[in-house]
Amino acid sequence: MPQKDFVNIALIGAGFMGRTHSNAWGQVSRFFKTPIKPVMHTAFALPEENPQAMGKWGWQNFSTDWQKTVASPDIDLVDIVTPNFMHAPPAKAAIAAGKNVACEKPIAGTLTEARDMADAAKKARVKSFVWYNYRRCPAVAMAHKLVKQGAVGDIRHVRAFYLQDWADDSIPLVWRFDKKLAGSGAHGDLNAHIVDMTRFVTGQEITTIVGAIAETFVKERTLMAGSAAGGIAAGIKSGSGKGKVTVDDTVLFLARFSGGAVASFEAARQATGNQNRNGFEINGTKGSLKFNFEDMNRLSFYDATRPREVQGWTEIMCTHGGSHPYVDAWWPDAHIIGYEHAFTNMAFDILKVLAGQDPTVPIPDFADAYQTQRVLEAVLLSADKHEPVKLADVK
Ligand code: NAI
Ligand code: SOE
Repeated sequence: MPQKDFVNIALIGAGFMGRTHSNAWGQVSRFFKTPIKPVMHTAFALPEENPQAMGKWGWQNFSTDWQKTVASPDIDLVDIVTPNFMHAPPAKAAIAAGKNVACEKPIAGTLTEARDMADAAKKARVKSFVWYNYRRCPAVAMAHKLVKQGAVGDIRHVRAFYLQDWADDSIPLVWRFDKKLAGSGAHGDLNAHIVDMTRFVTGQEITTIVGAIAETFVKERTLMAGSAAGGIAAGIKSGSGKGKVTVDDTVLFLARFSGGAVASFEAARQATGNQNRNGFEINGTKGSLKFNFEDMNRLSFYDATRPREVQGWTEIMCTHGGSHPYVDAWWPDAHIIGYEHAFTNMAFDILKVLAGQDPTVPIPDFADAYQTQRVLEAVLLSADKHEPVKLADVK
């Protein structure tokens, strides 16, 4: 059968990520030479969100019934942007209907769901993708390329952090604070990104969690009132008074990578003054790299192979079209890009993979995101038991 030159997409969810993905699907063919055309076919939203409101992004049809939408023969790719507990049900339904699936991170709320999703996608031979979008910041993709070229030598030390400060005690009990809905707190939300990002940049797997600590500082939060508990917080307990927080606010851990490097990871939602400080430092025998998303176009590189008297940090603006990944599609040098561009870059790579081409840099599928989920699980086990956990023991 000849390959279609378009892909009909169904978006499942209409919150924050509903907007970023809609923007990405809408923009991608304007900026990139896409091998197939993304058609924004149907957007699902909860009834109280007014699905038609998604029309402003370019969606052509609207649904309040995700089961019907993912099963529709019109749809080729199901893109899932719901809270974590609602990743596996639409993903598995879509795979059962033979659709390709893209899903937000973490791949699932639990390791079992993540494994089921990866197994189902493999068995059905559908294409799957997980939106670990920070891989597709040009500076992070460049770090991956530099490590692959040997520019930092043997990696000895990885330091990764994802610090936010939005979760003070004025924030009500939204789904992100409920273990049944989110799986975990800052851990699955933020450590998930830096585990993925460091696996991607180093090209290595985490083999051991040496130790971990998890803490919940705000133990109760105000319940969402009445129907306000619908919409973005569907599934959460509502009412008056307070409800129990069942996830962490902060998780720190130490780990070992397969190439021998030692590593530290930090995720916190109450790191006052840090709004989205998501980054890494990678120190190798020949050089080092530093990235911080709050200055996302910049990659710091220290080349220790240069004569000692001229060694120093090089601040690379990753905005040069001829040299830096994805930038050809965007603006001239130092006409910088922002948060949403990494999602559009990802949409481009999804379309390339669907068309049988290689992505610009490796893209995580369900099997790959399952490896990140194993690390997340091992960390929680380590924090719980106060002992090291080998990844080989977490399946
Ligand atoms: P959100 O709360 O803003 O929106 C979630 C949407 O899911 C709602 O608007 C609704 O349309 C839908 N929904 C909620 N409950 C539902 C239910 N019971 N059944 C069906 N649909 C339901 O959440 P947000 O921030 O968009 O997060 C969604 C996912 O995206 C999460 O998995 C989160 O971890 C991930 N995320 C990823 C980011 C990234 O950087 N890649 C950034 C923010 C979120
Ligand atoms: C909230 O902490 C959040 O939106 C996360 O869910 C994302 O994954 C992160 O990239 C930005 O912050």
